[in-house]
Amino acid sequence: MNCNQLLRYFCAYCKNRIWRLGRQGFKCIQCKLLVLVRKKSRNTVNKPNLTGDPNKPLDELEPVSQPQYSLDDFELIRVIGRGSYAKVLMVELKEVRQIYAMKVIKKALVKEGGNINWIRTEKHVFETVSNHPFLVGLHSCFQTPSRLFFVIEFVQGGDLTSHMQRERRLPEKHARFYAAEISLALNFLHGKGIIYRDLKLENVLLDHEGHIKLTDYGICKEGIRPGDTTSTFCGTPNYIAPEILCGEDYGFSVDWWSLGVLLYEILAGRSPFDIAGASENPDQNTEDYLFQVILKKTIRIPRSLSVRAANVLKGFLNRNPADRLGCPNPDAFTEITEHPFFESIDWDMLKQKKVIPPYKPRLSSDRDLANFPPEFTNEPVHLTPDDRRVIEKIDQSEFEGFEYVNPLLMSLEDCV
Ligand code: ISQ
Repeated sequence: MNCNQLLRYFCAYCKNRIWRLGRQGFKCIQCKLLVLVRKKSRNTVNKPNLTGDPNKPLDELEPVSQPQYSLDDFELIRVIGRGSYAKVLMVELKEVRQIYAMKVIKKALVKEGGNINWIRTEKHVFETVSNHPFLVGLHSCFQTPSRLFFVIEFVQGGDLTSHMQRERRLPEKHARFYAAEISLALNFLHGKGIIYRDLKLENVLLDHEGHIKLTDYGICKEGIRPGDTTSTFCGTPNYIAPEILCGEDYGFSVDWWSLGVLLYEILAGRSPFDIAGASENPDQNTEDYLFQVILKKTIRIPRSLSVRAANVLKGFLNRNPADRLGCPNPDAFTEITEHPFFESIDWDMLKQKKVIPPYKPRLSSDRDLANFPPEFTNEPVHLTPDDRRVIEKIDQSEFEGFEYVNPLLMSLEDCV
């Protein structure tokens, strides 16, 4: 690459000129984004078009022609997670030997559910949020006749469920750090008109340094302006806000309720809606019973917690969304940042990932899977061969345009 070529590149995010050539790509020295330039290969195009007008908005910067990825570009290494519709693998992008998470979804299963909008939502939210430090970013999307693939930034420290299984409950200082980083992620989503709707321990990942990243955007609601509401009944039972259970219209408030549930869980080591002995009593072991508890039962805050922690929990777990912490407009978020529980948080430093996390996952290499449950990592990693009879029933036009390559790839480490 000669200097003339180099001079034509600008960081599409912060608009500064990119001058340093590395092993795999160009890296902006201002905002530290990595712009990956792929080596020429059989099915790839050379580079994203980040030339031209550096003042062009980010959304308008399209690659000259779309590079495409396919399953052949990846080595499937291990299973790291599984949900009702998707399996998540750890994979290596062979060309650059970089590790990614790959979410694999069977098209037939998506169709069985009858509604493929969540796939569109997940992809669109990924595209909207991919540069945020506390939200998992998307590398690319592609498909085969039977499956959809999301190639996602690999977040190596496992999720907060696994972390809580080891620790039972966390000191307030640790809980404050996680709650504050999650609050920044939620506030960012809300600023983009997105209600997350699926905050739970399982969806909070820890990166190699111990910072949080939210994942799973399938049930997000997009296009919400301040004051707007929606009404779909969804979420994970234990985290669903009372206004959703009552069938009322709701807005961003439901995410702050879920943060209250999550913060309670990490501080107390149990859910605010656990009923002693409920698992032995069939009447109390139902979703309906849980919903009654969420709607009516007095929430008891453990006496061992500080007054500030108790107050922040009461604030988030206020059943009236209009009075809930973080909800009254305008300037709802300031209510959170100025809450005494968060007094020691330097929000500007936190936003820049400059606050040292309270816990650093122990990792021996970039492929260490110690933080993922063995029930997944011991599973065979292969994908079953496509079945012609299943594929014939799939309307492929539903998945047209799914392919995507993110022209801005975040560098997790200073590796160029
Ligand atoms: C990224 N890294 C690790 C695990 C993941 C699970 C789901 C989505 C993305 C992930």
